[in-house]
Amino acid sequence: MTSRICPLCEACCGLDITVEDGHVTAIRGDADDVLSRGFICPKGAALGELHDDPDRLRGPLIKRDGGFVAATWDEAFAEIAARLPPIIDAYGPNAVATYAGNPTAHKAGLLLYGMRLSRELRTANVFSASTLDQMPKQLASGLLFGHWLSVAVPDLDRTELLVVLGANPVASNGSMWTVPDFRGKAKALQARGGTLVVIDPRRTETAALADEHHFIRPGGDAFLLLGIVHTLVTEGLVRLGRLAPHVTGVDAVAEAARDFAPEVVADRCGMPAATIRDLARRLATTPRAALYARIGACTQTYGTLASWLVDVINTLTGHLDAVGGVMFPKAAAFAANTAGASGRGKGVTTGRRHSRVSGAPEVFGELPVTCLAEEIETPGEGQVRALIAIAGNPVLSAPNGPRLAQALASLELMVSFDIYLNETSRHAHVILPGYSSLAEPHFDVAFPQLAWRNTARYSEPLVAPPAGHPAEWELLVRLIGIVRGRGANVDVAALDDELAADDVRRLAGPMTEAVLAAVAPRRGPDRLFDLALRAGPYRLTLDAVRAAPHGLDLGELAPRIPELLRTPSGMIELAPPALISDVARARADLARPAPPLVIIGRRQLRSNNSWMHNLPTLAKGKFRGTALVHPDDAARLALQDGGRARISREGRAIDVQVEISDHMMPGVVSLPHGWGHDLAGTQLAVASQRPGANLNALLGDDLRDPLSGTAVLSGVAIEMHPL
Ligand SMILES: Nc1nc2c(c(=O)[nH]1)N[C@H]1C(S)=C(S)[C@@H](COP(=O)(O)OP(=O)(O)OC[C@H]3O[C@@H](n4cnc5c(=O)[nH]c(N)nc54)[C@H](O)[C@@H]3O)O[C@H]1N2
Ligand SMILES: Nc1nc2c(c(=O)[nH]1)N[C@H]1C(S)=C(S)[C@@H](COP(=O)(O)OP(=O)(O)OC[C@H]3O[C@@H](n4cnc5c(=O)[nH]c(N)nc54)[C@H](O)[C@@H]3O)O[C@H]1N2
Ligand code: SF4
Ligand SMILES: [Mo]
Repeated sequence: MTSRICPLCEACCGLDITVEDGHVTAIRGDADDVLSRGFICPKGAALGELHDDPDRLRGPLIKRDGGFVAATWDEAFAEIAARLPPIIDAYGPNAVATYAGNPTAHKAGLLLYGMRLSRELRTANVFSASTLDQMPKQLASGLLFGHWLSVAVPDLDRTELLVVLGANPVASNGSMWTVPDFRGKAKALQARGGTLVVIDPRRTETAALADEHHFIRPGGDAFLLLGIVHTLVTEGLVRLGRLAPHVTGVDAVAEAARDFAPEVVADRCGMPAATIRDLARRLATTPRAALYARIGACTQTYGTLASWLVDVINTLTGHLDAVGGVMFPKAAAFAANTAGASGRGKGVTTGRRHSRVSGAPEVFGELPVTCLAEEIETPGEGQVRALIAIAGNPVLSAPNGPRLAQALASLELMVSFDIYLNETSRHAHVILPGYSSLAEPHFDVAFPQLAWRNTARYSEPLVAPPAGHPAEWELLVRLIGIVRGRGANVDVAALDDELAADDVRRLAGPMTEAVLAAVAPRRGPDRLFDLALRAGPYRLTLDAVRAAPHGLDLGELAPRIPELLRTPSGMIELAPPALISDVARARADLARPAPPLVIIGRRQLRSNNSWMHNLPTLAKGKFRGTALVHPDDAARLALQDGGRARISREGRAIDVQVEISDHMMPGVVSLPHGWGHDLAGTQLAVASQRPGANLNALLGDDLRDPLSGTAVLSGVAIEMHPL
C-alpha cells in the first residue's frame, strides 16, 4: 500500500493504493494525508480501471490513408520532424498553435514542459481550457493583487458564514479552491453554528446541504453583486479593517455601484431586493464570513466583472485576508507571489497582442480558445496550419465543437498528446500517449497555491513505466528539440540539462553552477520541483518532502497582505479602470428581459469533463447526461419525463433525454458538458455505448467575456421541442 496524490481533480486527494502484479487491487483515502485526511470520491476509486483500460493508448499512433497505425517512438518523431519545421519555415512561428487542456494543470510534466514548448515555438497562438473556465478569476485577481495566481480562497475551517455563488463543490470537489471533503468541512461549519448559503439556478447537491438556497437568473451575478456593493455603501456597512491602509479605489467602486440598488437589479438577477439586502447585511455583520464564486460566475458575459466583485465585497466587508474570511495560501514552490521583492511588483497587463481575426486581446499569454477555429479557417499571414494539443478535448469541451472539428481536419499537421483516441485526437496526424499516471512521480505545481491549508506533498511512482515508453516530459523535450532544429533524435537528457540551466541562469545569474550542483543528479520535473522548493518560502528540498510520505503540513492559512501584493502601487487596486468601465456595459444591460428559456451546464460526480466516460464503474447505472427541466417549463413545452427533445439555437440543434425536476429555476434548463461520444473514428468502447448529447455542439463560439476572452457557456437562450 502506497500513498499517492490523485491526479484527476483539484481536490488533489492523497490515496492509499495497493498494486499487485501491476494491477491496482485496492484504493482508499489516505487517512494520514495532511491535505485530504482520508477523503476519496468515485473517480479516485476508478484509477485502477483507468490504469487497465484497454482503450488507453499504449504507444504512438500515426495517421496513414485516413486511419491510424501503431508506430514506434522513432517513427512518430521522424514524422513530426519531417512535417513541423517546414511549416514554421514557410509560414512563420504563428502558424503553429498550442492548446493545453485541463489535465495539463494536474500533471507537472505536461504543465512545466508544455509551457516551455509554447515559449520555444514563439507563437502568438497559445490557447487553453482556461478561456473556457477560470480566466476571469485570474484576471480579476491579477488586477487587484498583482499576480494571476494570487487567488483568495475561503478559510472554511474558521468561517461562520460561507456564501457559494455558481459553484457546486459537493459534485466538483472544488475549483480554484483545493478543498478535499468540502461536504465534511461544510457540515463542521454547520455543527459549530455557522451557515452555508448557495446561490445557483439549480438546487444542486451543495444547495441540498446548505441552510439556504436562492435561485439566480443565469448571468445575473454581476447585478446581484453590484446590488450588494450598493447596499454596503448606502447602509454604511463598509469596514476595511486592518486592510484600510492597503486599499485604493474604494470611492471609485462605490461610485460605480451607485445605479445598482437592490430594487433596481432584482429583476435582472431574479432575486428579491430584500434577499440581496439581507445577504449584504449578513456578509457585513458576521465577524467571520466568506463569499466564494466559481464557474457559473465565470463562464458568462460578465465573468470578469462578477469575479472582481466577489473580491470587492470580501474586501469591503473586512473579510479579505482575514481569519475565517478569504485568505491567500502560501505554497512551498512555484508561487509567483512568494518570489521577488515582496509588497510591490509589475502587476498584470492584457492585450500585449491581439488575435488576428477577431482582434481579441491576449490575456495571461493566451488568446481565447473560441478564436481557434477562425484562426485555422481564415487564410492570410499568420494563419494557423499546425496544432499541438496537450491533454485537451476541445471538440467536446469548446463551444461550437463541430466547427472546430472541421477546422482541425483541415490542418497540415496536428500532434496530440493524449491517452485516448477520442473526439479531438482522431484529427491528429500523430498521437503521443503518456503512460499510466501511476508510473509517474506526482507533485502539484498549481493547486497548493489555491489550497485550504498549506502543505507540501510528493508521490513516488507506484509501478514501473512500460519498457521503452518515454515519460510525457521526455516526449515534450524531444519535440522542443525538433523546434530548435536539432532533428528527431535529440539527446533528451542533454537538452533537458540545457533547459534547466537556462531557467536557473535567469534567476540565479552567477550562482547558476552552484544551484544546479545542489540538485544534481536530478533531471526532468524532479529537478524543477527541487529547485522550486529550495527557492520557495519554506526553503524546503525535494528530499525533505519525499521523507514525509503523507505530506508535510505547513499550517493553516495566515494573513499575507501586504507581503503578497505585486501591484505597481503596492496596494490592493480595488478599482481597476478596465473593470470600472465594464460596469457601464452592465448598466446598459440592466433592463434586459429574461429570455423564456436558457441553458446552463452542470458537473457530475462520475464525470471528468469529457474523458472518464470510458470506465465501466463510472459509466454504469442510470444515464446521467439528461436535460433537467422545471415542471412548469415541461408542461408549457409538452415535454415528458424520460422523453426525447430537441434543443436548438441559431440553426444548431442537439437531441437530449428530458428529466423533469423541480430543482431547476423556472426558465432554465441544465445539461452537463463533455458528452457526445458518437463521433466517427474514436476508440472509446464503453463511452460510445451511451454517448449523450454534446452541449457544446449547441453553444456558439461568438460569445465571450470581452475582458478575459472566456467563452459564455451559461445562460444562453434556447428553444426546446419534444421529439
Ligand atoms: N458547455 C460547457 N463547456 C465546458 C465547461 C462547462 O462548464 N460547460 N467547462 C469547461 C472547463 S472548466 C474545462 S477545464 C474544459 C476542459 O476542456 P479540455 O481540457 O479540452 O477537456 P477534457 O475533457 O478535460 O479533456 C482532457 C483530455 O486529456 C486527456 N488526458 C487525460 N489524462 C491524460 C494524461 O495523463 N495525459 C495526456 N496526454 N492526456 C490525458 C483526455 O483523454 C482528454 O482528451 O471544458 C470546458 N467546457
Ligand atoms: N466530478 C467532476 N468534478 C469536476 C469536474 C467534472 O467534470 N466532474 N470538472 C472540474 C473542472 S475542469 C472544473 S473547472 C471544476 C468546476 O467546479 P464548479 O465551479 O464547482 O462547477 P459546477 O459543478 O459546474 O458548478 C457550477 C454551478 O454554477 C451554476 N450556474 C450555471 N450558470 C450560472 C450563473 O449564471 N450564475 C450562477 N450563480 N450559477 C450558475 C450551475 O448550476 C452549477 O451548479 O470542477 C472540476 N471538478
Ligand atoms: S475528489 Fe478529485 S482528487 Fe479526490 S479522489 Fe476524487 S477525483 Fe481524485
Ligand atoms: Mo475547468
